[in-house]
Amino acid sequence: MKSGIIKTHASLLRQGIACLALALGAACAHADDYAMREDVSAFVEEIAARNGLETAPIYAALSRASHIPRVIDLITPPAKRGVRSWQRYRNQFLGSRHIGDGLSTWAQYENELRRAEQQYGVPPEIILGILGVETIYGNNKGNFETLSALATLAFDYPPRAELFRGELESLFLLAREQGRPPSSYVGSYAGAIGWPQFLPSSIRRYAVDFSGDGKIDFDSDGVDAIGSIANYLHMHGWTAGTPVAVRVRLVPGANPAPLIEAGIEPRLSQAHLLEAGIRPLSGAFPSANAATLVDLETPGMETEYWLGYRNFYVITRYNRSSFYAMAVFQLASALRTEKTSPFNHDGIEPPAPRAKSAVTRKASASAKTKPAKAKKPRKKAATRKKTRRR
Ligand SMILES: [Ca+2]
Repeated sequence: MKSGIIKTHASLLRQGIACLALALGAACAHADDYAMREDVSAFVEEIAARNGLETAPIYAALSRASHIPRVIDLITPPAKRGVRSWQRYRNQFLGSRHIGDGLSTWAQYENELRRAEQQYGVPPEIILGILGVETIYGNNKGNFETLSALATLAFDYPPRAELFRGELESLFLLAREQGRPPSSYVGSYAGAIGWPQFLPSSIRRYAVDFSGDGKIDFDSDGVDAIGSIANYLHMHGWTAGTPVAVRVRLVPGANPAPLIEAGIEPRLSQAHLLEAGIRPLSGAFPSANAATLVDLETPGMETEYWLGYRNFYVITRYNRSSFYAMAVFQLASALRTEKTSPFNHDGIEPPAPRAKSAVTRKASASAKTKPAKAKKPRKKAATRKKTRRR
């Protein structure tokens, strides 16, 4: 058919462009590669026109990108929704490795963390909490080639195609800005890059060169990650000196469902919460500001209820999950406690391996340069996370 012939010619032309753009002598694109597809072609022409990019290098890059079936497996929600378990989730991030490595990372970057707090108002432990949950402080950044992961999601995963086409476009722009090949980025299956796991659009919008060497490096520069996380939270409304979250209790007969359904934005006034039967565990609420009610469910256990204030909401802008934000907050709180007064856990359960005896705890807390080794095998944090929309 006529349109088919036209398409074939267009494809051949693009393949020629892709082959020309590759170094001479390099293998030409395989016929079923991304650069040969009509939908991909439309994407390339569109982003090139919008951003003043040359098409040939984009076709060349995409002809080298691979479809990664594992990326589709990881992003696809399970057919049967699993049971939510707060305890199972938090245990991934509040073990001895996250605490011990967090303390040594704090010691290593003490000055930069302080500088980030002065500049952006975000305390060191919150920055570390995010770094810990995201990549165990840069140790678990993921090893998917970002270009291939994003191409797979942009072109072969229709439910999130719009988001990931935007991120793929951002990757090409980022590569141009940073003078790097688009294929040189590595990270999670969902396209999040480096120590802080920023998507390409977030790097372009929020990353800062905090080490001052003239480039943003999320592969190996923890200082850039520290400044960028602080800037990200600052730009999303972090307010210094105000609380993140506090655990609460319900008076008998209280019905929390409508409060929880009000959503993650902090809209509930203190008066409303009191009227609905929400009480501080002791004393008064730490703030009169509006809050959200968060329920942390674990099968077979009593549900925990917490109030999340504005700063809690800001953490959910990093990853839109109340479990995520609470894990960051509790890891941050545990790090702050261990750093300043290792014997006071302030209502948050201490991590199991370190709580066995005061003697072991004292020994490991004093040996900050050599954190206790994790006894349990390391979990793959990055691969379990929900994909964030930023
Ligand atoms: Ca830098």
